[in-house]
Amino acid sequence: MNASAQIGVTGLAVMGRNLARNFARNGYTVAVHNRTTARTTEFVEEYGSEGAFVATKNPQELVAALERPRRLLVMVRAGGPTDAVLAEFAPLLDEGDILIDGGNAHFEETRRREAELRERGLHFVGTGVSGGEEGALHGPSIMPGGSAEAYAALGPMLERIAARAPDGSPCTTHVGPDGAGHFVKMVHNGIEYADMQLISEAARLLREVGGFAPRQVAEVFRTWNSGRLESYLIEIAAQVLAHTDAATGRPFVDVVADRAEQKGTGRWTVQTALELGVPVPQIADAVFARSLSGDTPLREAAAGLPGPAGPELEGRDAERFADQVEQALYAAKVVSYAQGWSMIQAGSAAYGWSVDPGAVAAIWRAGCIIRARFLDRIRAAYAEAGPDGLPTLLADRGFASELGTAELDWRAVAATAGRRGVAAPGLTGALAYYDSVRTSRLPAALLQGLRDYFGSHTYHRTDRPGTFHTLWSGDRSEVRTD
Ligand code: NBP
Repeated sequence: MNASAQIGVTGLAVMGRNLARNFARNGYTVAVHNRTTARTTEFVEEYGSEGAFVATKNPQELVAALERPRRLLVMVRAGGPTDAVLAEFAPLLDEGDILIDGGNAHFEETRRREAELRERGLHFVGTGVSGGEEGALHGPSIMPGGSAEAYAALGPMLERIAARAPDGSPCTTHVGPDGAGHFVKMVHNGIEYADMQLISEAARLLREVGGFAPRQVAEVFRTWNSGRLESYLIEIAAQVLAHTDAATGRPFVDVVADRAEQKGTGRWTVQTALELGVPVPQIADAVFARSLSGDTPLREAAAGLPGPAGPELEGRDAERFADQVEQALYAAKVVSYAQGWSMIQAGSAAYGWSVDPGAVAAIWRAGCIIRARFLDRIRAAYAEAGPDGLPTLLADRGFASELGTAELDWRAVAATAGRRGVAAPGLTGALAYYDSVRTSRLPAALLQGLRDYFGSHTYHRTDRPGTFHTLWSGDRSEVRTD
């Protein structure tokens, strides 16, 4: 076999197939392979005329078809299948070759695989890919980790197939070493969870309190999508809300069971945040809200509990409320994204990755699920402040000023949700985070007192350095313990 292909793809299910077609459309010769050869045959029959593909029947043929250093993209089911495929291919490769895992791997797995393959002289690039099936074909957001050397050989190709931001730059960059790419992809998905929760709560409030029918909520969302909330998720929320179920003629959102499912990347984000000690309550609330929605026995058992039911708003009051919800949604979105970026910065510091937070915002401006106009603002905020200059996005002058403007409406929406008994953990919880981080005194002082009382856990004072303990069961005098 002629070693003529610039890249190989193994795993031709929906993602691998579309990425292979994307590489070919951009002028690359692509060697393709799948464990079940029938899938390779079907692929070539269906798409063979689109570009230069080399169909291969086994790993040896695939490896022989690749130019050196070999670049081999693995797009198989995450977990055991990825390890099986790596174990199969690694012995066939030579020093300096590059294995790329574009699946949804946990970043710790990526770190393990990268270390193992590095020992064998191979590069391993764990790569986040976002944008689903369409993105893979027409331009995803790509988040590669691995060594700088591997990026030098692979990056230009990824830059060709990636989505383009409105300013024309490709939505990919070398995120950082080993698991950095899969880490930021995980956080992307966590932010996506929080964003979807907020959008769903906003729609619920417009309906329950504002009295808007689903198609009217869709209309409100369309208006929002021409402003600062412009994003893929708001755009498709309007489409889903406007959709009518063909079988019943009812709004689609009224015939779908209200039990949200999850594949696990939101849970990974929260688990990792707990390990790192970085608060991401909006992401956690979004994961828990999905779990709660799916807990039918819990919901049935609690269904009769009392709660208010007030009249819906009308006319101008409803319109005013919609404007307030826009302010609340925007403010809560800023807070959720701030938490996501704090997590990226904490992960980068903990693992020594030197991730550029502004560059992450830049590569999420197009191609991925959370793509939004607003991401360019985040990019600019970090570009202006430098990588360590902004401990929280909320400290950026522009965002701080917008939160100040939104604050009163945000509080009004939170109060209305509480008064009217409409659960909005994302919108109200984000307000609690905002108030927690901005306040000069938190209730944690009493908490420290309690810990010292029952467990002699000690505390620090505001007026002088040192570690102290009060003799609670004695004369309550204070001793210095350090
Ligand atoms: P799937 O996750 O459904 O995986 C199917 C592919 O894995 C097939 O090619 C299958 O080969 C192969 N495979 C399996 Br399963 N076990 C194997 C093994 N032991 N050895 C070799 N090959 C094996 O495909 P997908 O939906 O295209 O997703 C691929 C990856 O991309 C996943 O990690 C996914 O999480 C990630 N991802 C998906 C999306 C999305 O929107 N779907 C987005 C971003 C990332 P076979 O044909 O022989 O069974």
